[in-house]
Amino acid sequence: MSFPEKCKDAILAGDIDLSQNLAQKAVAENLDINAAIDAFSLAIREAGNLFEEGEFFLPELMRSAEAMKAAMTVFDPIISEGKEDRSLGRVVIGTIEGDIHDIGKTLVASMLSAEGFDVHDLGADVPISTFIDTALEVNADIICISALLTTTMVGQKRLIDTLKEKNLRDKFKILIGGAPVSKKWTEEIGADGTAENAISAVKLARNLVGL
Ligand code: B12
Repeated sequence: MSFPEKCKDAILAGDIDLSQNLAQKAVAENLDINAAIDAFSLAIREAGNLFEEGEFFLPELMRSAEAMKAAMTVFDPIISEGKEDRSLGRVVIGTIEGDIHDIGKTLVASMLSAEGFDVHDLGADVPISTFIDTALEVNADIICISALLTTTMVGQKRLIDTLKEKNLRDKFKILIGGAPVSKKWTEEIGADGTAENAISAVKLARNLVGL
């Protein structure tokens, strides 16, 4: 069985130990970390598809997510290696209020941090005021807002609107992301960009700070 197939089996079975072992094996065998993360990401999306089709119920989806998070705990320290140079810019990142999905956001945060950004990760279910207060406090260059639900995406718009109301919009670059976010939505709400995955997010963030 190929590595992606094994990941898929482990994630769909919600097998925490097996997922973590697979991640450890990938590291021990020097597999490409990004490819390994992609394999796990595809697997968790498959769990989401099964949930949508009614094949999986919430407890199963939650077990799959726990298995995914267990694998990510193995990759996170490796992604974050070489953090010394933190001069690229300051980033405030979080998942918008009402939304507890944090796997993708954490991946983006880790990769930005590994690249050399000074990252302030606010976690998930973050109120708009916390995003803005922290961005002002740390004098952020970029605010990154993640949303995985069509119902919480509107929070990305609300955050931008609030910045406009406070005359703060031009103070920060704004990146938005998450599975339901499109280019069209990005333009519609006046964000500075979106990316489908963490690697593109890093490229975009570099562009935004003029690198
Ligand atoms: C795992 C998961 C969960 C886990 C979350 C665990 C956790 N701690 O994160 C649990 C089981 C808790 C969960 C709960 C729910 N979920 Co859920 N979940 C998922 C699932 C399967 C995978 C998400 C994920 O982790 N993907 C892997 C990561 C690596 O990818 P990613 O998140 O897309 O992130 C990448 C990019 O989007 C991008 N990115 C992400 N953020 C950002 C930010 C910026 C700035 C940038 C530039 C890029 C970027 O880079 C990331 C890395 O490559 C998705 C299915 C899907 N296709 O997304 C459903 C999904 C998002 N969930 C869904 C639903 C409905 C729910 C619930 C409402 C279910 C319920 N009935 O209670 C609750 C929501 C509770 C809440 N209030 O938030 C629906 C949403 C449907 C919709 N249209 O809104 C989906 C699409 C499943 C489905 N097909 O029905 N879920």
